[in-house]
Amino acid sequence: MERTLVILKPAALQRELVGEILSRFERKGLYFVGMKMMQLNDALLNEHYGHLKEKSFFGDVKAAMSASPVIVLCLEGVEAVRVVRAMAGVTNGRNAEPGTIRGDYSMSVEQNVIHASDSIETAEVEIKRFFKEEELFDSKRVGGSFYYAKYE
Ligand code: FUP
Repeated sequence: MERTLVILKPAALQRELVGEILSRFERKGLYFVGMKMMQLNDALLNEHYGHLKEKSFFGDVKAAMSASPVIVLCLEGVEAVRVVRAMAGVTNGRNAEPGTIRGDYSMSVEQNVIHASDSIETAEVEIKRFFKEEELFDSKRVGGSFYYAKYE
């Protein structure tokens, strides 16, 4: 199974959308293997958004991401990276399809409520960036699986 990293951004916490967003992932059937609240600092944000450092909005996006604590999640499932990106929707909330998280909860490109890893390789790096090994837990459910066929 794959693992992916999600960040519930300051906008999600300040607008009290945490429960609704967590509920979407939970109801979809993604396993929560890591979850914690943290305050992002400049060093971590420089690393996390390194691919944007030449952009005019780099300072703004870092300020938005450190404006309040965030919640980081590690989710697990078959093709979890692709599934969670699809659930997130495109970057700009105004363009994101209704039914996606950004499409339903955001009118903004910056304040787009969640981050989700964009590839399997990125997810591996991002999970290590935000979680220690001992903060990630086994996804096994008591009583077997009602989520997948045996062969998936
Ligand atoms: P995504 O993978 O969808 O999160 O998109 P990017 O990595 O391109 O962008 C990361 C974050 O930078 C976005 F979530 C919000 C911010 N951003 C802006 O503020 N303005 C832009 O024009 C593009 C991105």
